[in-house]
Order: sequence, then C-alpha cells, then structure tokens
Amino acid sequence: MASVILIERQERILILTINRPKALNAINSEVMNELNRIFVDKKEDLTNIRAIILKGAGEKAFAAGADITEFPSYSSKEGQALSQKGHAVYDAIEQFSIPVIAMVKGYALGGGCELAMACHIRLAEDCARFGQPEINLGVVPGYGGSQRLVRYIGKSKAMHLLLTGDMIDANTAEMMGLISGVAPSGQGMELALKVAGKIASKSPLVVGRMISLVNAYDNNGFKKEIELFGASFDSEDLKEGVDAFLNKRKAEFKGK
Ligand code: DAK
Repeated sequence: MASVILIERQERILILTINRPKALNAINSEVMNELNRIFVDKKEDLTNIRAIILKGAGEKAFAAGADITEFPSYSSKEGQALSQKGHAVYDAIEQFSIPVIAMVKGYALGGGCELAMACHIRLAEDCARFGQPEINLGVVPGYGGSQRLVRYIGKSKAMHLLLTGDMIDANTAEMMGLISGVAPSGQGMELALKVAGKIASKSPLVVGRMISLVNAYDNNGFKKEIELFGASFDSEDLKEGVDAFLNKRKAEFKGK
C-alpha cells in the first residue's frame, strides 16, 4: 500500500507529501501517526537536512481537514485524547529545530489549515483557499486552530473566520498575515525550494535558535534572546560568518 506521506530528499531539503489525493489529503489517523513518527519520535533520518517542505499530493488540496469519516466513531473521551495527540504533533512541528515550510496548493481547511499554521513558514499558490469550517460540522477546532489563527491574523478576523466558516483566498491570506508568500499556479514548489535553499545555506544552529526565540515571543522571549545572543559567541558558526564577511567569501556553516 502506498505510504500516506511520501518522503523525498533534494540535497539538504526534505520534501514531505501528504498522499491521500482522492480524499483531498484529509488527515486521518494514519497521516497523524506518520507525522508523529517524523516530528515527535524523530524516527526519520534527518542527517544533513536543513529545511523541510510539507505539501499535499495532487492539484486540489494541501489538506481538506481532519478525516471526517473518522468523526462518528469518537466518544468525547476519545475525541479529547485524539485532540491531545494532534496538539502534541503540531506543537512538535512548531518547535522543530529544522524549519518546516508549508507549500499550500488548493484547500487548507480545518486540521489542514491548522497543520499549515503549525509550520514555520507558509507559502501558497494563488489557487489556495484557507478556512476553519469546523463550525459547519458542529465542532470547534481540535488541533490548535482557535489559538494559532488569532496569533497570526488577530482576534477580530480570526473570530470572523471561525464563526462563519468562510474561506479566504491566497492573496487575502497574505494580506492578513496568515501566509508570507504567493506564487502563480504551478510555481509553488519553485518558490518553496528557493526559500528552503536560502535557509539551508544559513547556520543550522542559528536557524534552530531563531525558531525557539520567535516561538518564545509571548513567553520570556527578551530574556531568552539575551541568553542565545551570548551563546552565539561560543560557536564556530559565528567565527565562520564573521570571517567570511571580512574576507569577502561565502560562509560555510557547520552547525557547531
Ligand atoms: N475528510 C474526509 N474526506 C474528505 C474531506 C475530509 N475532510 N474533504 C474532502 N473529502 C473527500 C470527499 O468526501 C470526496 O470523496 P468521494 O466522495 O470522492 O469519495 C473527495 O474528498 C473529494 O471531495 P469533494 O467531492 O467534496 O470535492 P469538491 O471539490 O466538490 O469540494 C471541498 C471540495 C474541500 C470544498 C469539500 O470537499 C469540503 O467541504 N470538504 C470538507 C471540508 C471540511 O469540512 N473539512 C473538515 C474541517 S473540520 C478532532 C480533531 C480535529 C478536528 C476535529 C476533531 N478531534 C480530535 C476529535 C478538526 C476538524 C476539521 O478539520
């Protein structure tokens, strides 16, 4: 049986593709387990990987939400346990020291939009559509959507989208601050690979620290910045970066 997440490597970039195109890449328990294996259990070999791109298979969706066909079987206790697991997986993605770039083509809805929001960077093709339609199903978001959406676009717009279940297009999502780049249809991977390649050339040590600092913006972030700024002076990468600048050459960061 084909894997629910395809994994390929392009030099220092890992590309993950949610592979359930017939169900618009809906996130069922198998997809969640595979994300858990990669990001929580860290069972995938990521030696030399400096950036990860996450996308959906096919032309229609990044992921059209959690798999609705699994919903009817849950009791409230099971629902809570599943939500807890989803939170742990999405938190692990958000805290992952290797940056994860969501490349959204087509629908990113519900659990799919929440997955994109857990990634460090969100890029989209202009055909992309974002939304949290849980309200139409009679449920609240289960994987962090009510919180991350507010952080990205503010309480007013988040409340509107969550209460109406309306979708927004890629240009609106960019204007609102939900995503940071839009490519013409068919050119999303080109843009994602360009951004990933740029990050891959930086110090992986500093990239990891930068992620932890930005994630700490509402939790002692200034104090953490002072600590990590100081710690930078013990690293070989800082010496390499400064030496490369002074000698007008390209830095080769080792992550040490
Ligand atoms: N789950 C399962 N199958 C899905 C799906 C989904 N989320 N979205 C689409 N599909 C399936 C369709 O059933 C259809 O299957 P077949 O009929 O061909 O077998 C196939 O994908 C193609 O979809 P459509 O025929 O509907 O395609 P259209 O282009 O006409 O429409 C659409 C595209 C995205 C507008 C439409 O498919 C749609 O509205 N999809 C549902 C969107 C949605 O409501 N997503 C769920 C959001 S709620 C929880 C944790 C998390 C959550 C809840 C609980 N717990 C821990 C308990 C989060 C929930 C959500 O994500």
